[in-house]
Amino acid sequence: MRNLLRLLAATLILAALACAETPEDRQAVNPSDSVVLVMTASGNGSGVIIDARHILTDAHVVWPFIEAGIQLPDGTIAAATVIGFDRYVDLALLELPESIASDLTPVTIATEVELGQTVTHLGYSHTSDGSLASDARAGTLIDQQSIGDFEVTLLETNAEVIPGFSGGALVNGAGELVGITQFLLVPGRIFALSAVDAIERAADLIELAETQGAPVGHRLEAATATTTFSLNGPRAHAAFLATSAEQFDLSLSAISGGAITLAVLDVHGHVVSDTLRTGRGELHITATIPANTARLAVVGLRHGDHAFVRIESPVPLQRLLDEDHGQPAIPDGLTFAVLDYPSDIDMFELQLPAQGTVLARVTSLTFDTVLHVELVTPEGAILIASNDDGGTGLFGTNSLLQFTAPVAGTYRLTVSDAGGSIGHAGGYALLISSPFVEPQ
Ligand SMILES: [Ca+2]
Ligand SMILES: [Ca+2]
Repeated sequence: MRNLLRLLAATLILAALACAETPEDRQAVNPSDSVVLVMTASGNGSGVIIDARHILTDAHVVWPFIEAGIQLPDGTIAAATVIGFDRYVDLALLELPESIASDLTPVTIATEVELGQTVTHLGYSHTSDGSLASDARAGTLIDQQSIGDFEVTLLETNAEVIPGFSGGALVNGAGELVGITQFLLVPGRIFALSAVDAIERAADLIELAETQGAPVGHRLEAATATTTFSLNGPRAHAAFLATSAEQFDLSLSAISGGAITLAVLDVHGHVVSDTLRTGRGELHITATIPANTARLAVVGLRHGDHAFVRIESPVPLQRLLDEDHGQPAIPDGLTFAVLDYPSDIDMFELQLPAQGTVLARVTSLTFDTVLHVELVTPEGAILIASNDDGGTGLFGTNSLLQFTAPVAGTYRLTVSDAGGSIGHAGGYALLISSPFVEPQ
């Protein structure tokens, strides 16, 4: 059946390409020559060659790695460096060695898109014999939406997307790139980031890498095989990456006064340890990590204020940094931040006068936002307000709340994923209105 579908899809794309009769529709290059296979220790996806050195893919395809294997359409294998992530729009930019630049066929960018036009997703997926091969799925462009806080356009199609297509190309009948294929929040709806926006973001990432260096490499702290650390404060958490060419056993132990969660996840947030253990006192879990498969050891302190944790691993552990931890919220504007890994929880502090009223909104394309507001007191935090989906948005999952400070003081805004202690990662925007005091 799959072969039949593939044949049908291939026929459709050929038919679509054959229909390109007007001069402006005539294709200059075969778009398949510009779509590559992207491989990391956590799986595979697709990518699009945009110029002589660079490939665009989705951030979730390569995160949290600084290097990815690329298979070019002619079968050449090359190592690419991840030179930037844009987690807000789930985009990553990869750079190939100069030595193979002449072998690359950059894609042609479409300058216009039209609702109702025929479009085709191109990418790499597993065939029935388990190998990876290029594939295509044709359909129609059914909607395009501009996402305000992100200043990007998402294209929605009814063309099927199969595992491995993430980061691949959405092309029009002329073979020009109209979008980068994405899996976003809601299953069953297929989106692509508009190619014009993706190219613009890529230019920003190239500039950022040139001026500040690749941000990705700095996200992983020096590796050690065994680590002991303490967690302080409610919701404190830590995540470590471990990967090896050989299978190995990972062990996590904790002594905690408050409830603590220990888990081993795959990099997308699915629990892979025998158990996800939450409790207090002494806790212990183990997990067997398959060869060549990246796993995250995640620890989160839910309640109480102190825990000691020990992770033992025969292979190096790299701690994933929470890049925006402790970043102050912008009181009258937009803060862009990231749930850096599954289970990450971000906190922002605001100083407010008594009766100060604040409107706060969190929007994300990649996770189901939850927003909590607490008053910080010496005795602990007091919950003032919380919201899950009041901000609606494209997927109905954004958070929105308004609250009035009962007393002058420090207020903590907490952003997390609705998945709880485990959950998805990704970028988001936090909008906070100017605090104002209601007239008495
Ligand atoms: Ca974070
Ligand atoms: Ca939500």
